[in-house]
Amino acid sequence: MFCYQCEQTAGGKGCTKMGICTKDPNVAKMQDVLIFLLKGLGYYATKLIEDGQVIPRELGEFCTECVFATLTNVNFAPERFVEYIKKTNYYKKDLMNKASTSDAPEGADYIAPETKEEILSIPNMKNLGVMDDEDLDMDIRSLRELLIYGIKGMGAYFHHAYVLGKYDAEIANFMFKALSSTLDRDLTVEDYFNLNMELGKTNFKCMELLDAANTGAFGDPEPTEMLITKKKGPFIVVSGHDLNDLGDLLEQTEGKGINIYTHGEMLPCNAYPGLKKYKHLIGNFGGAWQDQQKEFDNLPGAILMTSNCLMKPRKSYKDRLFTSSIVGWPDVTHIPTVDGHKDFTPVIEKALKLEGFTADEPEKRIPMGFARNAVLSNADTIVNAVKEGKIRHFFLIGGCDGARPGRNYYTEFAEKTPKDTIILTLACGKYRFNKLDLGSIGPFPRILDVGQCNDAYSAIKIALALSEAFECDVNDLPLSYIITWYEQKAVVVLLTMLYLGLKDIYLGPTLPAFITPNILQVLVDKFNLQSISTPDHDLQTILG
Ligand code: FS2
Ligand code: SF4
Repeated sequence: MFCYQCEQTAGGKGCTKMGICTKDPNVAKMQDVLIFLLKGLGYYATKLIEDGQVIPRELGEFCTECVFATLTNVNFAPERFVEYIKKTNYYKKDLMNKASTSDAPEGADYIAPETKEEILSIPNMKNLGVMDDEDLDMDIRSLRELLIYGIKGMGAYFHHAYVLGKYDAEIANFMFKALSSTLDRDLTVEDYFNLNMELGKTNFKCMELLDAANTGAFGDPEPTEMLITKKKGPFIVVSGHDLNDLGDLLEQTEGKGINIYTHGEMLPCNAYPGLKKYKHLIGNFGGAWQDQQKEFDNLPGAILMTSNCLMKPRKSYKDRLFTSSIVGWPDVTHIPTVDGHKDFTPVIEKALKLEGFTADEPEKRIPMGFARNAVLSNADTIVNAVKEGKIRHFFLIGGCDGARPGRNYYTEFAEKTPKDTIILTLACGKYRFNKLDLGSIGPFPRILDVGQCNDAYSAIKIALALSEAFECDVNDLPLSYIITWYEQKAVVVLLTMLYLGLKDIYLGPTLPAFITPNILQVLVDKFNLQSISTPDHDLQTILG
């Protein structure tokens, strides 16, 4: 196996024997086969689109589900990948019959065997694994993988949007085109660079679509004092990013005496009126994803994982862990989607059988729920506070959390920000500092939690609105981006930021292994993308 798609890749180079995330070589092989098949599927779909045909939504959704399933910490169940591979073969054969083409690139027409054993014995071939075509220029490979990882990230956002009823064929069509392009051996560095920028643009549209899906279904997040301590009673902890699943679970648990806690990236759900109207959505449990094994150990409640980041479950809680949607782990009960509906009865029954928390903890709450609507409805107050010198600078400190020790940078950075500055935060990286009491400026807490990683859209809207209010370019605002990455959603959000021309982004804790020195130099020259150093040094550089 070879995989270097995430930040914790072995030795900062690539996982070759076993994923640090515990993805084993068999699952890695199946994911490679699936992506390889999808590249050809993308080729035939693109041919048909060029001929004026419409690719059915069902296929756009299926392709999205497949790329999302290969994202870090999502699906570790080999059987699920066998099913994806079989279904991809089926769709691909259909497209091949319909598309009239005689110049398909090598590998486009590949059809995989359909049993686990046969799939695992497929020999290496060009374009199958990341490193299989040894003669490929390393800079081309770097940009090709950047494109594929970005597609995986956008696939996650697109999936969350369409399960809430929002679909856009242009996003699916770009996904087909991008997958297809990776089979084209004539593409240059410039071609790939442009495709990555087009991905950034398409992802902006996708995040906008997801924002519309979330706010359309559950209203605009509103500032909320969210409980972060435990309450007595049976409970279910809901992790991942899927608002649709949480909404369904809240409906199915109403009046059953079960408390629902969000976990990880579900935290921002506590601010949506359409979700917080359920009084048993009680607050948030625990910290970021990498703490789950410790926090779930012997947990006396049920756990539902609706998307990434899933870690190898310990025996002490495997029997009370459930997966839904895209997520999978061998021998962990999966709640299937049947005719667009999920029946969470097994999760509910498990929660009722377990003891639950036996006592109330002393209550603690933190402020959250500062998405674009909440912040921009106070735009005048913010603009005046800047003009009066009460707010000197904004920092967007956001992105993924992870296990590496270097991530303390983000805690220290937040602690050291001067008192006349505001921190906007989003995604699970916020857990590094979201419980710190950094005080407030006027009506605003100094830490404004904008939401999940996809709410980077919300943060960008805030930045664009401020630039309008100050009548200046967005890069001339007193705003700096301190970004922390781990998986492929952060990759695509970064591409969107670069596409929008945002400059002076500080990226950490380490730079992606798949970015070669030459490509990094292009990003530095074009966008002034910088690697984090120390909080003191970076703060000094930013604030002068
Ligand atoms: Fe955090 Fe994991 Fe949100 Fe990432 S819960 S690192 O996949 O998407 O952010
Ligand atoms: Fe390694 Fe990350 Fe790939 Fe897992 S997803 S195998 S940790 S690079």
